[in-house]
Amino acid sequence: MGKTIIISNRLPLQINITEKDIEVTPSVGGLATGLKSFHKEGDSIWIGWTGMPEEEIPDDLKGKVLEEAKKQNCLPVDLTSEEIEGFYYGFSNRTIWPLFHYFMEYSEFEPEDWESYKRVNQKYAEAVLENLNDDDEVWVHDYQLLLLPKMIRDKKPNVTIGFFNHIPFPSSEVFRTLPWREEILEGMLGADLIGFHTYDYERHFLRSVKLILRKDSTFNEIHLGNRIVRVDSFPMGIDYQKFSDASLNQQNQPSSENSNFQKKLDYHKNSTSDAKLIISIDRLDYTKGIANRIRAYGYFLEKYPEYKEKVRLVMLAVPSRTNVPQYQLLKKEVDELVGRINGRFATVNWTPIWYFFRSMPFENLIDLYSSSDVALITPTRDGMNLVAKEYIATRTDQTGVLILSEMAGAAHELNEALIINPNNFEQIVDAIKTALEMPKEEQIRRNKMLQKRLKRYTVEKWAKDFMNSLREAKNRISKIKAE
Ligand code: ADQ
Repeated sequence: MGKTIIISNRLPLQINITEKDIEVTPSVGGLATGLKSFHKEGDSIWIGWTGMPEEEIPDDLKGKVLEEAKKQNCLPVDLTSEEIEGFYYGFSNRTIWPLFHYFMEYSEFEPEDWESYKRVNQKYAEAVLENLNDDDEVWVHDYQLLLLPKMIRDKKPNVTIGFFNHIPFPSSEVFRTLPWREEILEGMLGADLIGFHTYDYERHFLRSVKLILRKDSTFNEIHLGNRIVRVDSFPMGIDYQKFSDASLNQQNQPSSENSNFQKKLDYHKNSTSDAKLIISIDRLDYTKGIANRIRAYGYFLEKYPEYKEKVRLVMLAVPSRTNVPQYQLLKKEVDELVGRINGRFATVNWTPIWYFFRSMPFENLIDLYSSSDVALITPTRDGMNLVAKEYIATRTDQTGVLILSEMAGAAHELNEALIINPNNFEQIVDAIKTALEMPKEEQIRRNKMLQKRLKRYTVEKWAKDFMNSLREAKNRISKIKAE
């Protein structure tokens, strides 16, 4: 067997150009963090974009970028500003992302963006083909590269290709509104195995294939001439040990960070008041239900005024896709909502919401997870949601309450959390109260079960399961062909 080629829009590293040199840092985000351990362990190369427009990398540093990436077995695909606009901000994030998260009214169907999406998928395909041997395995990731499996298959009919979609696959009634629906499905069907986080997404996909391409499936297999495509669900886990170990280490060491964020958190931890901490952590994205979460918190303070000065919401929002108008509008809305609630309820000694619009170093994130009492995670749609899992993993004393939206893929596995409908304000408000008043024994009982499950199905296991299933699918096809 040859090597594995992983392909995702972004590499797991970020390149920044400093005065006359380059700086390489790990990139944050669910996919990168999740797959890194798989990549490190095996014989694999990772192909993707560095996150920087090609024009902004000075010519004399291009070789250095390549060299640094190669040290981590990564191969950069260069994207121009124009390609980033049409392929990434355009078709990926103004068409597919909103549509697949049921924000149909946000979806734009621009033929120019579609053309750019096709061209850039082709560019990734060429990068793969240049490095591909017949016995290699290819693992394509996510919604930016839906056309890639077919593009590779057309040139290398026998190669093993897996595809994993990290975001929801919508109901066929939503998906069919896409003008380029056939091409997208055919692109994905170039793979031997197509994976989703949940069984629901898998069903939606199979239904779309039937409705749009008129192809039936038997159990979870689609027969296409002399090929079989298997479709299955693989709920992505986290590096459980990394989070729980980091949390234990944190408790043994005073924080060395002196940021505004850490000062505030230390102030909270050292304060003699018995105020409880609710945390909210996500990329600033309209699918995460952040605005409604703040409104619900405001409504909670109104409905249960006895909680004034007794509770605090710490909100971390990582800047994301800041070029897309909807994200700019959301930023404005969140700023205003936070201002309104703080203005309305704050006292001399107390600010109801601490809001940070930035990415946080890992240690701060761990500190926040482990020093909070409640995690409030309310997306209106979310493929999986790793923050929910990370929160549980850091609760080494097994206290803490997770409030989780039923619209997150993670809700299927985390049933001991307080599961809410993110559009039901009353329910969120009641869940906040229940969480704040939940006896320790009950918190422990719930978290014990959650931890047991998350410890067993880690990200490593997820990647292995996917790859084993891919090999099995391929072997079955070879056997059928031989018969
Ligand atoms: P995301 O939408 O990015 O991922 P999520 O799964 O929650 O969402 O992952 C976010 C990651 O970013 C987590 O690992 C978290 O620790 C980190 N993070 C969040 N806020 C941070 C902050 N302020 N500073 C630093 N790090 C921060 C997409 C899909 C999800 C799916 C994943 C993986 O949208 O549904 O779970 O891919 O498949």
